Amino acid sequence: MSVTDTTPELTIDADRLWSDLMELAAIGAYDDEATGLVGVNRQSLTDEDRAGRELLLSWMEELDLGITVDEMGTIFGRREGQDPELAPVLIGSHIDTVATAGAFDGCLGVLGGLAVLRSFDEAGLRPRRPIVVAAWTEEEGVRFGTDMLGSAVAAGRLSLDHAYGLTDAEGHRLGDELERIGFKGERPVRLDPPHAYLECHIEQGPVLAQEDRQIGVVTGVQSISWQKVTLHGRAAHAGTTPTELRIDAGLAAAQIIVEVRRMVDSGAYGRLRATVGHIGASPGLPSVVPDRAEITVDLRNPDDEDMARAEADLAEFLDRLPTSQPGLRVETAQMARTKAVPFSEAVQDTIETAAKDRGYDSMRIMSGAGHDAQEMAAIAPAAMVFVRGQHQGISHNPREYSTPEDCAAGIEVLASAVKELSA
Ligand code: HGY
Ligand code: MN
Ligand code: MN
Repeated sequence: MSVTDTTPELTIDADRLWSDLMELAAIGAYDDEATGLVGVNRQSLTDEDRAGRELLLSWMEELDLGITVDEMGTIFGRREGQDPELAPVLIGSHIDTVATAGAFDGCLGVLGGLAVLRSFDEAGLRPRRPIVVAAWTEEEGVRFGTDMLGSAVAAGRLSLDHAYGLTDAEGHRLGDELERIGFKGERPVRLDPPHAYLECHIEQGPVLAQEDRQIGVVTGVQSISWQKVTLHGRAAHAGTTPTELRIDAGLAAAQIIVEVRRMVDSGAYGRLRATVGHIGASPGLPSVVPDRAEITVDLRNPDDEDMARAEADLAEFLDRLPTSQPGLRVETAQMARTKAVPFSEAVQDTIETAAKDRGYDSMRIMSGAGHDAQEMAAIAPAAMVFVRGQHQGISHNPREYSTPEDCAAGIEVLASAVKELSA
């Protein structure tokens, strides 16, 4: 599909996009000790998220969009097309963040979606199809434990009741938090399939910069497995308790951490990546052997079979763990699990042609991170535009940074691809 045609080229107001990104990033801003930078902590359904949502609504009202909020709190802003009966082109991402975020993860795709609509208005262009911008609830999953949650419920992979019942570390239910911040919407959550779904997102990795490409045409997302492992041992005095009488939950946690890295290094599971991001031990006192430890294990793999084998072998390792400390109890809980998802070739081609027509170097790239686009791919042709990151593409960290030019390039490509798909 080629986007070259007689209608005017869509121009993106890069300054407005940048100032919107910075204005949204100020909500939930905090002084990050580790980096000395200002980070962003705007976790889903917190007061900060409510403030971010309200700012987004003000920008959607400014654009005179038809605004709806679904039962999961996902916000949709709709620009009607010439034929309102046609299925819309859906674009968007998320504005919830991890606790130590930068200004770009997710926000670029939502605010960039508004920039695309402004460019259509600027050009006096009214396509046949409606265009809708979405801000998905709880994409990060760091507060309620399951990522891509709002889009997974919209696509029907997870149920609304299951999502409402998820709780945060303090025991707050997601359904109650939606109510509390006033974003438990009326719109039925199951989404009618859009004509296509496009998401512009920072790459969050080093590849585009290493290959000196401005744009990534995303081919798909790797599989993701999140589980929480709780180890139950026996508290004891650190000085008086002989080693052979201990059931040390902290030791068991350490053994798991070493084991998942051994699995990665073994090469027996393809391009497996493993991360133990949360490590907690209680009572957490220097002179007490921990009676309880809790860790999260995040596994990623582009190959579903390699992932399944890694999960099975890890489960076996956990089963065997008590033999080294009789009396140890191991409890596991799956938090999130998604298969590898390929994106639509046709939509990838449209993105690649859009990048070429705009004079940007692009490359096909698989996503290491999960995204809402992978949920939309289950109900519509979907693909993503990646934007190059600085500092080796570091993300989920206040050092996350993409230049104003690269952000604008990604949204220009998005605009051209949307123009093609909504024509
Ligand atoms: O975890 C992820 O890959 C995404 O940032 N939610
Ligand atoms: Mn994201
Ligand atoms: Mn993220």
